[in-house]
Amino acid sequence: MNASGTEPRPTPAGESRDDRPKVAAILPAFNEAERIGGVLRAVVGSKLVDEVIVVDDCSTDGTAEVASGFPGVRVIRLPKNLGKGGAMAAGVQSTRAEVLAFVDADLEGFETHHLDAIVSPVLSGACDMCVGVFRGGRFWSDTAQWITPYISGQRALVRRIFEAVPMMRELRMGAEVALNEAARRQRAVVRRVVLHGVSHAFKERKMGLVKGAAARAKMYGEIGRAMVRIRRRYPRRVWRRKGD
Ligand SMILES: Nc1nc2c(ncn2[C@@H]2O[C@H](COP(=O)(O)OP(=O)(O)OP(=O)(O)O)[C@@H](O)[C@H]2O)c(=O)[nH]1
Ligand SMILES: [Mg+2]
Repeated sequence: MNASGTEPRPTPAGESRDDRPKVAAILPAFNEAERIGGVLRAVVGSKLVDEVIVVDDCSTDGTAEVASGFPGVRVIRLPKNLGKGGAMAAGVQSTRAEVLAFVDADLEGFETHHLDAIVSPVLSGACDMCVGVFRGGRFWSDTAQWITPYISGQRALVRRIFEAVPMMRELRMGAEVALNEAARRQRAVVRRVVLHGVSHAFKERKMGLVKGAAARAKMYGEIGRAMVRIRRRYPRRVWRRKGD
């Protein structure tokens, strides 16, 4: 039996790609043209990943064009900005992969082995969700993840957890806290792995101090609202949909 209490999934090591569950890497990206290339180079290098999907909803800096330049990367362009949760949901809807690996498009120092470290434990059945936390990158991104490790955007999970979230499209930056709650309610096995040397570009650096600080305040508001909504509004049975 594996972490889900179901039949064991095959381990990735030494097996042909057809024998194991399919893995989709999904990158929600909004105005990340300067940064997404480095992340995609790492992601397309992974032998564990079968499909790479970038979801761009109305970037104005050529993010989609940069992503389209990578062979094998599928770019979804949404006509309207739906926020991070909406972009993640659109990516998931476009694939049938059973294992979903989410990766932010603004990472620095992210390499293929970091992605594999997140995906492998889920693929082997050792856990249902694996969250990657930064260490040894930049002081502030380490500190932020030390305080709130479970808000990390770097994570692999079985599809069932994602599909149990009742209103992912409305949650914007609250997507990760909703996934945590879905995992908790499903009694899923969750692991953390350390991503040594990885950090990310803060909003203040991407957008400038004033706009960045405003976007940060908005993000914390969205996270707070998501926490309140998902905990209050939905009874236990809602979170136990697929395969439970
Ligand atoms: N498609 C899409 N992606 C988004 C949206 N908002 C954020 N993202 C992406 O989600 C990832 C994380 O977003 P950030 O704004 O960097 O959030 P964060 O890393 O949690 O916050 P910081 O502490 O500011 O770095 C990045 O790849 C963003 O481009 C959005 O509205 N649409
Ligand atoms: Mg970031």
